[in-house]
Amino acid sequence: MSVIVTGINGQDGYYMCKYLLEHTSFMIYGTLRYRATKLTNAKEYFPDNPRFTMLHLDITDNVNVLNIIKKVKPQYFINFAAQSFVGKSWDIPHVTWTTNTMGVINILDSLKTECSHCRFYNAGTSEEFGDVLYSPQNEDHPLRPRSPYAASKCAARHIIRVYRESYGMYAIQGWLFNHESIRRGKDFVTRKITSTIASIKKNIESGERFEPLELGNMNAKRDWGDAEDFIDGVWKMLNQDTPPSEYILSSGTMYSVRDFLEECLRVADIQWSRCDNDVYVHTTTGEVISRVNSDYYRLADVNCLMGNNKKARLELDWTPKTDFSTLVRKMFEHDYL
Ligand code: G4F
Repeated sequence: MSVIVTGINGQDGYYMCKYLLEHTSFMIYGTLRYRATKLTNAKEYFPDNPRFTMLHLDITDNVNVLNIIKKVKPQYFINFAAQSFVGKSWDIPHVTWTTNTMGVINILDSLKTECSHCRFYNAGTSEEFGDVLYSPQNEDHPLRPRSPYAASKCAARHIIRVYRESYGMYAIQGWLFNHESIRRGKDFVTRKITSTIASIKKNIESGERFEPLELGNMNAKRDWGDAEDFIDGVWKMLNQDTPPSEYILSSGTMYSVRDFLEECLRVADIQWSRCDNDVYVHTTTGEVISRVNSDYYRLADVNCLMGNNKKARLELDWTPKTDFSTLVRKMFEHDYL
């Protein structure tokens, strides 16, 4: 019995494999795209675990997808491989679409042909709700994407439903609101804040000068949860009685980028005052800790997102465990070590 998890080098792929190794007895095949990365190096993820195997897989190559599915014959296929950086998706719309939409078609079609009993999960996102009509968003909220990234995920959602309804496949895409961790990439705003503030804190302590943190839209509001809490919800989504439903996973709370920064400064115990235009100044030295740089603005941003997780709580018995302050502290303390 086996599970394929794509995108092992990303936050969610890694935590999914870790969860499955701890909570199931399946053989786990973690995959990442070939980039002249030696698989022996990649083994560092779960060293010496006989139930874990690394494979190279590029989901944009349908031959590659078909051959891996033929070889592994998985019971579950969990797809976290994606171009997942919203801001970058305007620069690379083709790569975004090819990976996030065509890649999903490649998987669905190979599963249909070779492994139709396999349960398939694709990573969906709150970004699909985009220009929201009401808050909190529930599963009935219309899809109103604002970025090439979000459009690609909406298209994936539609084609998954088509395969589910046409071929009777267990194929679903949950809506995961923002979820963070110490493994979050440093281009995403939360980890950018915690890692930069941690390094500024070290400079303050050693009396060295530092470069300020530069951020874009400070007013953007997000529903930030803990990635490890969400992985449990994904596995529950994959183990429903058929026919399967699709669920929102979210913390159900909403904070701005400004709130995140200020919470991080509090946790770091840095004394600051906020001046006009969101310039944050260190009280003792007068140095600028953080300022706005319009280069980080998006062509079209999603202003606020907050998920209604009632359906997942009731039907999947899923609850997020980590609150906002605990999440910020966990990430900052890791980066400060
Ligand atoms: O951290 P972000 O880049 O995450 P975003 O765009 O919400 O997307 C993440 O969460 C989605 C929902 O789960 C996923 F689908 C997606 O794949 C990804 O994981 O930006 C959050 C907000 C945005 O409004 C952005 O404009 O923060 C704002 N922001 C302000 N300054 C910034 C910055 N974002 C980034 N990345 N960098 C900044 O300096």
